[in-house]
Amino acid sequence: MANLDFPPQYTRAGNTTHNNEVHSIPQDEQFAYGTEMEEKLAPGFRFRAEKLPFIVYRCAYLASLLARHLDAAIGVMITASHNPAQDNGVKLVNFNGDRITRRWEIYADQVINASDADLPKVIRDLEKNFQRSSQSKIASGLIDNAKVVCGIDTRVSGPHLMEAARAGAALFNVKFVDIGVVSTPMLHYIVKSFNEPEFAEATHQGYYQAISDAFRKLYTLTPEPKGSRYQPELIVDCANGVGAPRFRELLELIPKEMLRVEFRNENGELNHGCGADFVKIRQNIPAGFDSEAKEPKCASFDGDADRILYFRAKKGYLYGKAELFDGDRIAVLFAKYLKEQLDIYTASKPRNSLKMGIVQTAYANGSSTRFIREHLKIEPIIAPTGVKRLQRNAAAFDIGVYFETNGHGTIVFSKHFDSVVRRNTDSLPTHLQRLHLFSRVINETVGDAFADLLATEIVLRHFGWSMDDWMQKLYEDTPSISFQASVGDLSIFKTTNAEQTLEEPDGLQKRIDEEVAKYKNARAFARPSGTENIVRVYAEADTLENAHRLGETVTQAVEQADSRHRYLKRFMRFQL
Ligand code: 16G
Ligand code: ZN
Repeated sequence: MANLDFPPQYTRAGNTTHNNEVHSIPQDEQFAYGTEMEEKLAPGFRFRAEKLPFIVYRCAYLASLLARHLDAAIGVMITASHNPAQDNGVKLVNFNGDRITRRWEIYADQVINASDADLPKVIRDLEKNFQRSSQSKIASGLIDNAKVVCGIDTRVSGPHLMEAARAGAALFNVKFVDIGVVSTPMLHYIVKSFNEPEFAEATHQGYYQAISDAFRKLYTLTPEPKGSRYQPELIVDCANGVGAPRFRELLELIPKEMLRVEFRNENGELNHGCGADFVKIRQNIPAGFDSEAKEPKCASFDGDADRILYFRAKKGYLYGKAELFDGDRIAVLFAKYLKEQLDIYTASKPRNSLKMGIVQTAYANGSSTRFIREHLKIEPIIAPTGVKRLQRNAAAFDIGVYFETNGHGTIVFSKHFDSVVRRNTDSLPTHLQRLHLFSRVINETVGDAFADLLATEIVLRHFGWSMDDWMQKLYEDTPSISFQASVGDLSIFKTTNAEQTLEEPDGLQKRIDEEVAKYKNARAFARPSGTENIVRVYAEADTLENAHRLGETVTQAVEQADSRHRYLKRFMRFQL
């Protein structure tokens, strides 16, 4: 194997930032890509941008290995999503637009955690393994399509990290495709398109074209009902991120009579006082929006546009507060539409049935879960927090709708769905054409703010609904509240039942159950966060005051259990 030359600016010792400062990473600083481990939810690495050049370099090398192994395009996305502008992150995207497998996450840890001195050996060993494996295209020597496809968000550190990725892919001379500033879902989509050319052309335009074509056709197939109150205009909070430039381009392909979008928060500080995460957590309207409820329909993206929430200013004295149309409400809207089409299909007594499922997390508002069960007659699945866990559950269905309350979600479709529905559109009956086109407006590779917005608009128009209708005709949110309990040791909290029940510490769940029993329509759970050193508490009850009281008591119970544990630990040590 040729000598491995690592550019010094991408080594641990010489790691050089976008400001051209050397920011060495000590050897004892270790990192974890993994997502399967309970303590890490989001795949990839995410830190202050200074740490990232050597990490991105090594990740891009690994992407180039996977690309050669499969003879396929592999993605590298450089973003820190809704986190502050000074942060950045990197994750790899598999050939099909999905997350890389656990095995490759372990390789990532090995490659990133190696010392500068050990890196050549770690890489040589990996290369040798694949050269010997009959499963690998590397062994066959037939490699035509291997490429590393890299995208960045709008952060200032992005271009520098793109160069680090380019250098990493160059280590074994793998073709590097710089797709520039894109949303995370665009990168996923474009990687899949490289590997499945019939899916879409693997460019920004290819993505815009495929989604907007499906939108326009579905629009034409969807007459607005008589007495419709649908409003074809809305204002979008772009979080000062990638949504602004890229969604503008996508909208150029959609006639103004169909949809008019006004853009806000395009050029300020990323995710600062705005964006889907801000709106969700604070329940405030974002910077730049009118607080007096004069703007009826608004939506908010996060910094890399893989999350979306709708909102409007609350009426009355609640100055600056937002009324949210969250991930649950979007999911139920989609599900109602899809169910309507499916029911027509089922009534025709087809040979092939299509099964639809809806996946939520414990955070889903209890009223949304009840609505799905009672009105849509579907038993919702509750999955543990984290996009991949929802997606895995959704993949068991022909149409699998999954959404987190925070606005990250999409719909996945089975091979069976493809064979029944995604055929020559024109010859299909209308309900199947709708299913087909809707599945093309959606970005099934990952939650996509642009695609989800267009899909929402199509469905609201189909029902002839205003924002009031969307709020009133499905379900009324049960009042809910979230708290954080600061604890010493997260690992003593063990959950089961999709994080809704605490198995440990002993006795805590019983206390929660007793508290919940004191209120009407109540529900509460406590789960250790996967991203911070806190236990998150969620409570619902018939009134906001009761939800608040319940949440507070549960938070105290969690903190008491934690201090009891700390006390016992100290006591035990003392005894020894
Ligand atoms: C991660 C997850 C997100 C989840 C959040 C929960 C991915 C890509 N992201 O950001 O889906 O909502 O963690 O954080 O899986 P928490 O464990 O601190 O509540
Ligand atoms: Zn995001």
